[in-house]
Amino acid sequence: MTEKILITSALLYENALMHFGHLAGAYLPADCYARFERLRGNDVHYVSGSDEYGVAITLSAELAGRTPKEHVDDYHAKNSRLFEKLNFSFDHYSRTSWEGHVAPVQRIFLDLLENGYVEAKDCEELYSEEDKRFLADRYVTGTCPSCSYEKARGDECPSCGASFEATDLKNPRSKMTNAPLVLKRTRHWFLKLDMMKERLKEWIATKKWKPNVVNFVNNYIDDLHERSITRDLSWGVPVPLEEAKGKVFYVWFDAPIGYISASMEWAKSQGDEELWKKYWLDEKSKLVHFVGKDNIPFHAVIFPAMCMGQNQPIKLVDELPANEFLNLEGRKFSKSEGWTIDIDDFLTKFSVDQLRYALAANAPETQDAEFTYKDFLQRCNGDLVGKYGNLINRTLTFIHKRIGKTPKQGSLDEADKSFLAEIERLTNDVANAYQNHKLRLATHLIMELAQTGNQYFDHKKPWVLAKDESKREELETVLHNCLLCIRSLGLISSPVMPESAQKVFEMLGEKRELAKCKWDELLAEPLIGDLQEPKLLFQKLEESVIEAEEEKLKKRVVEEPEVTYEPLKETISIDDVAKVDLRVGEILFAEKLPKSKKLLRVEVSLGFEKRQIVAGIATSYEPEALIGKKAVVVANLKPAKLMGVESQGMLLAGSDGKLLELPLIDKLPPGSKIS
Ligand code: B3M
Ligand code: ZN
Repeated sequence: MTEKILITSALLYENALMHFGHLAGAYLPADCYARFERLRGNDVHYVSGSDEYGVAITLSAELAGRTPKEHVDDYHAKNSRLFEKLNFSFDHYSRTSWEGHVAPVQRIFLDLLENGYVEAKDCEELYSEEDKRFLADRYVTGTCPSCSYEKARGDECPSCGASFEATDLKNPRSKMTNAPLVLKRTRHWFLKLDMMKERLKEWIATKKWKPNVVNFVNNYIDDLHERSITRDLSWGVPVPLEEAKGKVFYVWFDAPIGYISASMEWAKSQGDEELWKKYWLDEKSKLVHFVGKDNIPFHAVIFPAMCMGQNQPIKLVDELPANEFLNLEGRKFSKSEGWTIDIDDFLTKFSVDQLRYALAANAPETQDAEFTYKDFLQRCNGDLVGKYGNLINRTLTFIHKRIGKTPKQGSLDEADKSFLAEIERLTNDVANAYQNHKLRLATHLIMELAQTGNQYFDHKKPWVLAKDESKREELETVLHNCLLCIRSLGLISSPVMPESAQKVFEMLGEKRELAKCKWDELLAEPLIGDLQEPKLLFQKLEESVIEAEEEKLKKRVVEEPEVTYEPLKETISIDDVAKVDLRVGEILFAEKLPKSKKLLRVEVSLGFEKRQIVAGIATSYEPEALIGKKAVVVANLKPAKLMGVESQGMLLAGSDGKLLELPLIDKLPPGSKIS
């Protein structure tokens, strides 16, 4: 019986390019699962999209000097293109800023309000008179209420570790302009999660989620309290109440509804606006949310609670494969520190399937995992070339040279029978692994099947059988069985490596699209295709290529250059030094100057004022990596024009003639004197 399966991947915040960590967590496992369930003949609906509202977006847009809309348009285009390039099989990839997202969000809110699950309350928040707006935590800095450290964040103190509300800060100021903030009355709407505690508990008791997820969720529910779901911001889904004019929903209220509105947009594109209901309003469909571990409470508790409290029979989550994090060479991915790999660049050297396979084989399912180039090399050469590619290549080349057509299966000996049984067992085990969201295990079993095929080939020695005409039937049987193994291998690897699996299928003489075949039917068919000339599936990677990539990554962070020493200049007096006014400048924004390889245009806050500086550091710094850093500024330098752009000061940088490095300040606020 076909099952309806509704699959979601967490919506990506459109304030950065995706990295391998995103892929390995909430995306690739979902895509492989969707592809697998389609092969099983199930009715799969796989959606995701861009998460485009919220303070994370407005802040990053402001730092980049563009409107939130420009910002998300840019990243939505870039990230959707990356998903396409990586062969994602979304039925629909949407975005929360599309107009159809507003209605379901507002309707769910109004239902919750009418049903008594939402309540308005007056409160006080930090307000900037200068900007005429309330500022969210992330926009706020001030003096820590526990240790008096002056640059505490809006939610915690980096010096003593205390966490608090932004309104607890002493001397609160805007992070952007340093302007003082005042407390101002406002009104917000709260989701009364505490009212749903019992119902949530009962429901969660019926779930067979991973033990870490269940434990986490149970603790979370014990401490469930109401949460504010509105914000005083201008970027978001408007709250549909007269008295809430100018307010929008908190991004975590609208974002999960983005899954539903994605299906609505898809339905529209199919010419039947009701079609989304087939998946979302049918108790019998299965809902699977793929998320990273930091998103668990929203998908296991808050979104289900929102659905329970509104009026439509919206499907609640059934399975919640929550993945841990993927790190890069022992450290967290960090765009600002340059500790990341550009996917476009990576794909100029390696194939999509090499990447998909390496990430799947190392998926952070039960604990944090790590992407390392060494591991990547091993997966590509050891597994893809040495096991998978090897079996396919040696079998097909042999048949092509010695037989020329599909060999026939004759009578089977014990070794043949046990080989065929092993193919069946491993094929089924892989199916179970996919079904139970054990992608890592699936990839390991795929390679086990390839190795089983290689061992059978070695054991049967077809090159010896070929020398003896009387062994012709035995020879053909061996090769036929190897082809059966290869067909299974193509099928079971296709969710992870769709392109390569399709090539395998074509080499077997298939004209069909593998992704449209049915798992069981395909395995039951006789082998009848016209074998094609074998093509190499995976190139062996040179160690030097991998080492160059490792170097490139490390160079972005640390480099030990060859130092050449310039002679010292003539001696000066303390008065000469005192003439230079050096200040701490926080970099708010940086971009490359068009037509210049070396120059960056940098906007710097000196606390009391903002400056534009043209700095010759583009060969050593990516503009994005500078944002938020505090550099040393020569603040009393006469302004000058560089390539037509006025530079109001200078950034100090060290140099060995090649690499440039900015001396960076950690704790001091912008504007502080350096002497
Ligand atoms: N964008 C958070 C994240 O990217 C958020 C997920 C939304 S899923 C509804 O981690
Ligand atoms: Zn503190």
